[in-house]
Amino acid sequence: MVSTLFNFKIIDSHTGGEPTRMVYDGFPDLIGSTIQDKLQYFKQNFDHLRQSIILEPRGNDVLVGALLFPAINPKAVASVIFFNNSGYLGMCGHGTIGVIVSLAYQKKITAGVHWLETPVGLVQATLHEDSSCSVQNVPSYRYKKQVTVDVPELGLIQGDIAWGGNWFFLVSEHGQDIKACNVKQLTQITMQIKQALIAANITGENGSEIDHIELFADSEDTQVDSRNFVLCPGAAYDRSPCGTGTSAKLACLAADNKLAPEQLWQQQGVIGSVFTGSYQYVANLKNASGMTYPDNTILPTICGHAYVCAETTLIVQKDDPYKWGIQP
Ligand code: PYC
Repeated sequence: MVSTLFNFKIIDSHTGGEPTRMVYDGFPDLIGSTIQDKLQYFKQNFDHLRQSIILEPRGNDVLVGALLFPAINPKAVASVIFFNNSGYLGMCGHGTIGVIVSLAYQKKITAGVHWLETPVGLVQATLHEDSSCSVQNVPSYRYKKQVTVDVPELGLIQGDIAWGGNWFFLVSEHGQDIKACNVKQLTQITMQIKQALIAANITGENGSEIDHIELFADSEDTQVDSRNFVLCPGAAYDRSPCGTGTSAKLACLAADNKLAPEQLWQQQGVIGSVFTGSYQYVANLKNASGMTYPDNTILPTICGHAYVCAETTLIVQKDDPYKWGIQP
């Protein structure tokens, strides 16, 4: 008789083509009094479960997981830890939209304002009557302007380093065609840029790894301000315009006085889906450790659509040789 180790209850959705797998039942309790403690506990004790849920044969490299559990902060409807094929994400914009739409599908929430607790702070999500969702992301800012990195085979590449809930290197002058038919080449080039940043010890604040690389170009669509390609940790590219990447872009536009507060920015992703972004300035914002954010910090909002595409149970059997996923 084969025994079952885990039954993970999940809802899969996609936001502008980028998938989110919300795990809402069947995951062991995470010990800890803060969400950061719980994230540590997850990493130390259940990383094999992350792999089981995300890697083949139950998942794939493109999926972003969203583990849901009761919120510690009473303001929040739930806590969420985002993860992917290679590890854990501070925040995830498309994933937040996916979670909100999945919770609405489960009839756990209705249209209105909801808060989610993430390891990098509280985020406010507004589910609209037309099922679109606006996420007011964590405070975002440009950390460094036009940093030069020498990329073997490509030469000198300049980019801004910005925080949008994850660390980004944002490049406008790259000579690439940002089109869906070119994603192989774009993936290769952004991987090279990422390796060069690591080799040159170019980091985000406090030595944090810059784990997302974002290339920009004008869009052929005249309704849209910009088109991007975003390489995520784990070498998969974001099918959506990337919520945290759009937030980082808004922070750079604000710092360069190229976009006014409340002005709308249409950011298209490489497969064509669009997020609408805008920002506000908020004075004296402090992070979870009480540190004041830099002067140019913005509060970005991104709006997009997600669609539920599966509701099922992932089964992990004891004798399955691939119960913890196919290791890369
Ligand atoms: O939407 O923020 C985002 C995101 C991060 C990684 C993949 N999507």
